[in-house]
Amino acid sequence: PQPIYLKDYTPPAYLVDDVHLTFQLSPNTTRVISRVRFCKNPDAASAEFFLHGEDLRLMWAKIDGVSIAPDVTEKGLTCDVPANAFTWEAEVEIDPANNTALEGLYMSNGMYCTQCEAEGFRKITYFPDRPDVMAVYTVRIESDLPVLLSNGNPTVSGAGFAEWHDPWPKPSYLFALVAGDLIPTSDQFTTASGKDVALNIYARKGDETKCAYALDALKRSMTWDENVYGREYDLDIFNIVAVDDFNAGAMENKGLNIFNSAYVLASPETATDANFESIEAVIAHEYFHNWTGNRITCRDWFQLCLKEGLTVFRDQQFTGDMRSKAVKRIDDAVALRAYQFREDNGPLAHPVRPESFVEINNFYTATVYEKGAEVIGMLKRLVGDEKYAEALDLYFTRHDGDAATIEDWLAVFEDVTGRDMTQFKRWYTQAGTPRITVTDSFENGTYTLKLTQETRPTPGQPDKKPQVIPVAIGLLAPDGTEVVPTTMLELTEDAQSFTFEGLTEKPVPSILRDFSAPVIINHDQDTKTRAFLLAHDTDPFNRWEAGHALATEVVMRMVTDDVAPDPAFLDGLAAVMRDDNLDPAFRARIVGEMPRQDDIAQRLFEQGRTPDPMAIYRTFETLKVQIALHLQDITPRIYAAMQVPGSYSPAADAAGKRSLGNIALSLMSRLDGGKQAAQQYATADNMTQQLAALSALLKQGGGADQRADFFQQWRHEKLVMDKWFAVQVGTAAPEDAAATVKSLTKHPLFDMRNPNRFRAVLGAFSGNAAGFHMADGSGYNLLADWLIKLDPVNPQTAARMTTAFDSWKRYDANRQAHMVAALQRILKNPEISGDVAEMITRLLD
Ligand code: BAL
Ligand code: ZN
Repeated sequence: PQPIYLKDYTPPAYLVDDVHLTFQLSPNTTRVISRVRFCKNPDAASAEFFLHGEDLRLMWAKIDGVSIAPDVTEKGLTCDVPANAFTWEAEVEIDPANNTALEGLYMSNGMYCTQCEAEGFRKITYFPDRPDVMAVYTVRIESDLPVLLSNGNPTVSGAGFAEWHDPWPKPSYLFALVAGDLIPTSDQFTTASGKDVALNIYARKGDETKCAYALDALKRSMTWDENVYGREYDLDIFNIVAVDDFNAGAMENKGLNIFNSAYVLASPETATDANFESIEAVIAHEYFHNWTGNRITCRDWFQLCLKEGLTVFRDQQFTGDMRSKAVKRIDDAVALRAYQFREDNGPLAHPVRPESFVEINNFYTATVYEKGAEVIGMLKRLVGDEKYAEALDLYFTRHDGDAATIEDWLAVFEDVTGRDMTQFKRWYTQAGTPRITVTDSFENGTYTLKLTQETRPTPGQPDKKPQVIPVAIGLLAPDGTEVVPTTMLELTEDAQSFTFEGLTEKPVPSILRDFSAPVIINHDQDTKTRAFLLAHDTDPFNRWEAGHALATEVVMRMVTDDVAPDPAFLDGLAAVMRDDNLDPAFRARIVGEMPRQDDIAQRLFEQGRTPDPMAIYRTFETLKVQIALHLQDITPRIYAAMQVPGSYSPAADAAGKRSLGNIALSLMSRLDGGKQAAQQYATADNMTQQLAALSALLKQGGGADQRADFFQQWRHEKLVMDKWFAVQVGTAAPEDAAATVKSLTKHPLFDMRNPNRFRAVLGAFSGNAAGFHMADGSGYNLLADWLIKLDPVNPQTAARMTTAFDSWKRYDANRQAHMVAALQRILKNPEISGDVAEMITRLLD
């Protein structure tokens, strides 16, 4: 397939007023009857009538009631149409039961459901399946199943049918339908202007007991969006459905969100604190899309970041408000560096707004989502909170009902602030992570900070221009007092100096406070200065950052010089661990959040060394034992102090204590042979502690009884079984990881058609860095074998998982050869999908 380009965008030839769809549901022979009112788009140059359609059996078609015989290809159809408005009617047959790709209309455990973003609607019926064609939908579902749902508000229903009408014009990717034997958990919400909204979360029988937290998160999201963004809900009903087989996390279909059950279902016994937090975030994210995505959608898929970056930014703000802002910022930075920086650094790098793609499914990436959110955060820092709020109000009023672009988005900021956004726009068009080098000097009471920026070449973009980078800094006196509070510097040139006068002694700079931009800071600070910032920085993010930088430096020196961990670092950790004035969640991030093995590999590579994944793994094992030994007088006290009495609460403070308690447990397990972990396993009344105990035991090479017990206890709970699969792969010693994967893929509960289960095993495998990168290539071959098997079944999930190979160029010739051979083997698969072919081609480029 040929790439399509942003520069080639043309408006649709025909627009749609309204759509009537009738679904006669049947597992292998569902009939979809469509009636669509078209009119010529006066803004379009072309008059060609083309409707997308894939994997459809066309039974008949009519225009204005007269039968026609369109020219049908694998991708759609064309036919002659009248010059004026006309009615298109057609009937197609589809096979939801055999739709294992989980795109379009498919079946999951006897229920029908849909996933139309980005281009799934064309697998349901013939239609101009592009986001700039917005229409009002009326849907009739005919089926004997008890629950029949679609977008909008319910109108009439009776035995074997239900009808829905969505008054808000929407693109086809927001269409949804669900039919099944489902149980609702219901509530009600009254909007700020007094409108009553019925809320329902539908789940399979047995799972209805696990919907309360998601429902509560939904109500909190609705209130938050009213209070913070002034956005109210706009239908009489809001439905969420939990589905076990789902490629992504969730989908924001208008009035009918469909969720991977992993992001809805939770009880204290089955879900971890991290699960609760992500449920809260994903529920909010999909709800927030009602305005940022649905009421205002994207003109074309190149503009995906318009809705995703903004909605991620909004859900991050929400989580920060519900929990700890500082901890949320740390978690977001950690994730950004792990996934987005890695993406930006390798063959898959692309701008936040890509210029071309073959399969849009391959661009639901950390760059579009998470870097897209960081770009909004930078805008807010640069224009200030008030102007940001004004710009957003203008965006909502000016573009309500539109399919908009990044240019539209930036224009509201220009109009509100008078600021020229031309240079800022490079954040959307230029790939790669800017690197800022910091040098400083002090003379006659004047402190000078010199910042230079550089962005390395990325595929298709050899030359980079300077970007607008908000760099928040603070200055500390040597005694720890803050002499310059947080100040926003605007770096716009390749190199710029900033001066601070009237200081009595050379201060210690705290750079990029609150992670004010998604950049890499190169700043030669010595261990002593980092330890000082870890102890004194008033900015919580940078306090964590100092500890993290220290840890990274310690690991790097252990790997390159074979030295013992620096005692100053171990003392710093002990001081943090002991500091009861610090939030336990924050302490957990400092003590438990070690650099990733992958980061160390990348750093070594950037220093011109060849990373050895096994040596890195062993270094971390040594370091953790050293930390455990150094802290052994403190950890039992911390462990005991972090036990939360009473019944389980998923709230942030209790979760933070469990998080620190579990870090203490994992350190204790390194020294006590798993005694404390076995006890925790035996007494845990919640999944957070049960799973952490199992993990600690497996990590020490024990835990066989608990592993079997866990299986017996939870074999009927799919989401818990995913954890059981993943923890075994994640904790396996590198040399055992492939064998663990092989044995688990033979387990009766392994089913590659379920994306969660596939990811629990094969996704966890690529996360076991040293196991995946075994020098004999066995890890690469094993993953390649499974991706070849999965591709014909579910190309989208297979394509996403090829990213495990994106760092192949940093390894030795032997590993490189194994990885390239594995990728070429996938590419030669005669059944290769367009999704996977595009990914492999980019990876090998
Ligand atoms: N729009 C796809 C799922 C999400 O980002 O919410
Ligand atoms: Zn989204």
